[in-house]
This record gives sequence, structure tokens and C-alpha cells, in this order.
Amino acid sequence: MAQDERGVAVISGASSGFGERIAQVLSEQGYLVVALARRADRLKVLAEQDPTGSILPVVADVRDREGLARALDELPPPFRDISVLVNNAGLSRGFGPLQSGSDDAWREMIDTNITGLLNVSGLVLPRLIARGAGHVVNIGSIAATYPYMGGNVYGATKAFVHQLSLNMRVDLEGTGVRVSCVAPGMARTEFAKVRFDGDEERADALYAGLEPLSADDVAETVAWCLARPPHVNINMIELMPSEQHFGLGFAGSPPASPGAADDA
Ligand code: NDP
Ligand code: 8X3
Repeated sequence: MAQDERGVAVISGASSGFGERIAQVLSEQGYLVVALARRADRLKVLAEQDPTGSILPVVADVRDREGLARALDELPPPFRDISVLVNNAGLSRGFGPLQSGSDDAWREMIDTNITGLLNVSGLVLPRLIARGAGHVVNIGSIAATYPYMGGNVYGATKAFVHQLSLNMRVDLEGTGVRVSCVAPGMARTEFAKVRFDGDEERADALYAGLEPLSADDVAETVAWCLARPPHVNINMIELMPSEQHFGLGFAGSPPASPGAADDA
């Protein structure tokens, strides 16, 4: 298949984890890819190492709507025909109870996972609608559906993503634009390191004793949703490590500790 036959996939949070792997898988499948994130160095390596040469790094912060608008307006011609949006950029900060949480951490999660997703969607959806065909894949989380200690604001931001995905479907009825939500469980990416403010030891401990999902597992699921025929809309897919029960932790062991009471 010629490289641009499938159109252009915009992937937010493409500098690591799921987003990076989704960019690689979709470029292998013939998409031109707009890889969006804040870390220019990581995006540069992703683009340089892509064997198809079809990944364009775009440095932007999803919280900055004006900067995003400028970046999307300035896309070079081959990358303007957007057919897919993967709303993947997101993070969690802290693991403590709500009552000892930090306003800064809450704000960062809400601004990124909710407002950021809305910013990108608001800018890209008109292009998909004008095209008469397209697909939005929102990355949710099992944390949206199953509560766990310390999951509070993060889980709630992902519950927003799940509900918005269903409402997007309703609003987009008749436009030819499909909407899917992919909700993974524990996966080994940079997610836990970010959650624990760079503490790799604590991040690694979270995965001890079970085989977590890989970025590849999630990227393959996203690609599968996109590859369904046009009359099929996958609304929601949940995937978890086989050994993960419904929350953080795993069968046969106590749930992961939420940490010190002041660790939000
Ligand atoms: P990573 O930390 O590896 O990746 C997060 C990505 O989001 C990075 O590319 C980061 O790029 C980007 N990002 C964060 N903030 C912003 C911002 N303000 N503007 C632009 N990009 C941003 O984690 P994952 O790959 O695991 O996470 C991807 C998504 O999957 C998130 O939405 C997360 O909530 C969700 N998820 C993760 C699970 C897991 O267990 N790993 C399970 C379920 C869902 P940069 O810092 O360069 O901007
Ligand atoms: C992240 C999945 O289980 O670590 O969204 O909360 S989990």
C-alpha cells in the first residue's frame, strides 16, 4: 500500500510508551504519522529511526490550545489530510488518598487528561468531519471503571474519557467519523515513573510478580480498532494483564500499597 493511502494519524503523547509504539505500528501500516509531545529529543529519535520515514515530529503541549492550533495549521501538505486521531497523551501524579492530595497534581492530571484531550479533539474533529471519514481512538484506563486506593483523581479523569468517547459517538453520528475507547490495565511504560516523580525503584516494584501489558499489546489493539471495516465501530475495549485483578495489584498478593499518607 502506498504510504499516504490511509491518510494521516495524529498521535498525542508519542514520545514514549503507548504513543511511541502506536506511531511505529501505524507508520508500518501505511499511515503518515504526526507524532506530538513535548520532548523534542525523543520525537526526533522516533522519526529518525522510523524505517518508512513517515513520522513527523511535532513539539506541542496538549494543554496549550493556541500552540497546538499553530502546530496543526503549520503541518506540511502531506500531513494535513488527517484521518485518525489517537488521544493518548496523559499522566498520573501521586498515589496517596484524596484527603492528602496536592492541588498541583490534581490540576496537572485534569489539565492534561481532560482539557488536553478536549483541546486536541476540538482542533482535529472539524478536519475529520470535513473529510467525511475518520476515526478517533481515546486511551482510557481500567482505573476509570475499577477503583483502587490512590487512584482517585487519575481514575476520575479517565472516567471522563470513557464517557466523552460515548458522547463523541453520538455527536458525530452521520459524519463518517468513528470513535473508540481503549482502556488498558497495568502496562510497563514511563507511566509509573512519572506517577512516582522519577522514582524508578518504586515504579518497578509496582510490576513485581506479574507480567504487565506491553506498549505493543496496546498499539496492536488500537490498530485492530482502526482496521475494522467502516460499518463497524468498536466502542470500548478493556485489556489487562492476565494476573491483574480489578485494580492495582495481582492475584494472590495484597494490593499495591498507596504509600505514605502524605504522598499524593
Ligand atoms: P508514558 O509516560 O510512557 O507516556 C505518556 C505520553 O504522554 C508521553 O509521550 C508524554 O510526552 C505525553 N504527554 C504527557 N503530558 C503531555 C502534554 N502536556 N502534552 C503533550 N504530551 C504529553 O505513559 P503511557 O504510554 O503508559 O501513557 C499513555 C496513556 O495511556 C496515558 O493517557 C495514560 O493515562 C494511559 N494509560 C496508561 C497505562 C499504564 O499502565 N501504562 C494503563 C492505562 C492507560 P512528553 O512528556 O514528551 O510530553
Ligand atoms: C493506568 C492503569 O491500573 O495503573 O491507567 O491505573 S492502572
